[in-house]
Order: sequence, then structure tokens, then C-alpha cells
Amino acid sequence: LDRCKGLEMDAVADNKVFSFYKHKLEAGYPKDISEVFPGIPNDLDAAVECPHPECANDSVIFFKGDEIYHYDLKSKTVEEKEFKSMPNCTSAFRFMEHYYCFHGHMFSKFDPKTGEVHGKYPKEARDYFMRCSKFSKLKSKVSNVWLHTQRSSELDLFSYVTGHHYLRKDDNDTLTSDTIESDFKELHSEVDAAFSYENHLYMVKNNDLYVYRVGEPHTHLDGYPKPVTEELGIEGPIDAAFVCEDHHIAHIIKGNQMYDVELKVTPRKAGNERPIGPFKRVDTAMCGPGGVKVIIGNHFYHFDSTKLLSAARSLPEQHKVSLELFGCDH
Ligand SMILES: *[C@@H]1O[C@H](CO)[C@@H](O)[C@H](O)[C@H]1NC(C)=O
Ligand SMILES: *[C@@H]1O[C@H](CO)[C@@H](O)[C@H](O)[C@H]1NC(C)=O
Ligand SMILES: CC(=O)N[C@H]1CO[C@H](CO)[C@@H](O)[C@@H]1O
Repeated sequence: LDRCKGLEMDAVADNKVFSFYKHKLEAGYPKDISEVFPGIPNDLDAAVECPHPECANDSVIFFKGDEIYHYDLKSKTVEEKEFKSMPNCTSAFRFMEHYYCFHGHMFSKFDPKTGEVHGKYPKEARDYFMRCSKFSKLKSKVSNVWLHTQRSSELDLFSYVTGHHYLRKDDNDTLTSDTIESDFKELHSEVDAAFSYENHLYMVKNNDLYVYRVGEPHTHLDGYPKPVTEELGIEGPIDAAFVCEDHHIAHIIKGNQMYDVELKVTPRKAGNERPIGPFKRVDTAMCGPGGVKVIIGNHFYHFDSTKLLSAARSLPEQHKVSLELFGCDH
């Protein structure tokens, strides 16, 4: 187990601490744990650094069985804590200011101050920490993308559906994969179109509309599915649907036409029919702070607004989904 700081790394094994600078063991090391980290026991399972302000003071968190020790690097004091909901960690890891405890091939994300685990954990590590291998396995054509309109950061929080799987990019770039079946039981498999509005996911499959309240887990609303014709005022199936930031309009693409549906109006009806610029059809589309992305196969095209999309006469620059939406290098 180790703790890194720039070019410096501390490793702990049995009862010894090894300190490396630029990959070379520093003079005087290894030293006893009791000398470098007084109050910390031998034979530890895991350690992770926790700098201020993520922990109250610059600290190292040590794990041994179900005991957890916060070691304050400056005052050299030890505080023993009980992290009740946390399993025993065999390894611990800090990434993008988030803390992960691994136990076997499962992991849990925890709050370093309290040890609380929020959300659906433990999760399968292999599904989360191997992003591009996962992506290439799911190379089949994208059928759907939806964006959460209630975003907590400028990052696009979106889900990307291929066949029976969907990939989700959220929480500061974490890429996760699940089956539609596991998280959206009522749907069984892929949907034609999906959009998110006021913390609900609207999924369209043929002429049925399914609505889920966003959460862990997502909950399917009673009374659904209902006919798309009644709920959105347009005949299914449709190809894509999206809501742009701060608007109450669902933009619906069907064939080579685009429609607007005012979500606050009842009964809802599809109006403002217009062409989708240079495209004959699309697989899906999404809208975020930067504008609209139209996705066809593994490529996407960007437009600053729906207006510019429908007015476009020629294809804009083509972008790769894997490279530019998922940060893979292939
Ligand atoms: C942080 O450091 C200050 C000063 O050394 C100390 O008084 C305080 O108790 C420490 N806080 C924690 C949570 O260890
Ligand atoms: C966690 O560690 C404690 C010892 O600190 C041990 O008694 C317990 O069995 C461990 N739990 C698991 C699930 O391994
Ligand atoms: C969704 C999420 O976890 N957002 C966090 C991303 O990281 C910033 C700073 O690192 C946090 O402030 C956000 O809460």
C-alpha cells in the first residue's frame, strides 16, 4: 500500500515504511511504522492520503481489519474511527477527490471524514475502472443518449445506450456500464428515444412512454407506460428526443423532421415541424450547455442551437463519439 505526493511515495509493508523519491529509496529507510507513524499498528491492509480540506487536516487514513485510523501528519496524532457502513478494505484509493475502498473485486465510494457510503455500493470494480476496454466491447451502434437536465457541474452527465447495455458518464467522469434490464426493468431492452426533464427520465419505445424518477435506483412511475400519442401528441416510434437547458420544450426527431412539444402545456402536442438540416435520419441527439449533438453511428455533429441545426445546409465537422465524448484514445 502506498501514498504518493508528487515525486515522493511512501509504501508500507508488514511493520516497515519505505519512502521513495523519484523511484529511489530514501536514506535511512525502511523505518518502523511506529517511528514514522507513531500510534499506527503493524500489518496494515490499506492506506490512503487525505489532504486538507477533504480531511480536516492533512492526514493519512490507515485500514486494518475493521479498524480505521486517521493520522494527522502535522500534529502526529491518531484518531481511531469506526466507519460503520464500510466493509474491510484490502486497498484504498483516492481519485479526483473521491475515495474508494476495494474489497475483493468490489469497491465502495466513501466519505473520508465520516466513512459513510452513499448510493448503491459495493459495485463491481471491473465495470468501472476499465473504461475504454468496456467501451470497445460495446462497439455496437449507439441507439440512445440522454442528458440529465439537473446537472451538478458543467460536465455532461449522460447515458449512452448500445443494444442491451448502457454506459453512464457521471460523477466527475466516472464511466459505468449496466444493462437496461437491471436498471429499467419495465423496458427490458433498448428504447427508441429518451430525454430527461425535471429529474425524470422519459423513455420512448414504439408508441409507449415510460417515465422514471431519477435516483438510486430509478423508480418507474405508476400508471406508465402510456401511449406517446396521448402524452406527447406525436405518433411513435420516434428516433430521438431531447430537452435543452432551462427550456420546457422536448425536441423530437422523427425521420427527417423535427418537432417541438411544450412540456408544461396539456394536452401536449407536437408543433413547429421543420427539417433536421442536412440529415435524412439520426440515431439520437442530445442537448447541453454548448448546444446540440446529433449522433449517427459512432460519430456526432455539433450545432450551437436547434435553430442552427434545422437551418444547416451542409454537414459540419464530424467528431468521434469514443474519442470526444468518452475520452478514449481509439
Ligand atoms: C487539526 O489540527 C489542529 C492544529 O494542529 C488541531 O487542533 C485539530 O484538532 C486537528 N483536527 C483534527 C480533526 O485532527
Ligand atoms: C473485518 O475485520 C475484522 C477484524 O478487524 C474481522 O473480525 C472481520 O471478520 C472482518 N470482516 C470481514 C467481512 O472480513
Ligand atoms: C457529481 C460530482 O461528484 N461532482 C463533483 C466533481 O468534483 C467537484 C470538485 O472536484 C465537486 O465539487 C463536485 O461535487
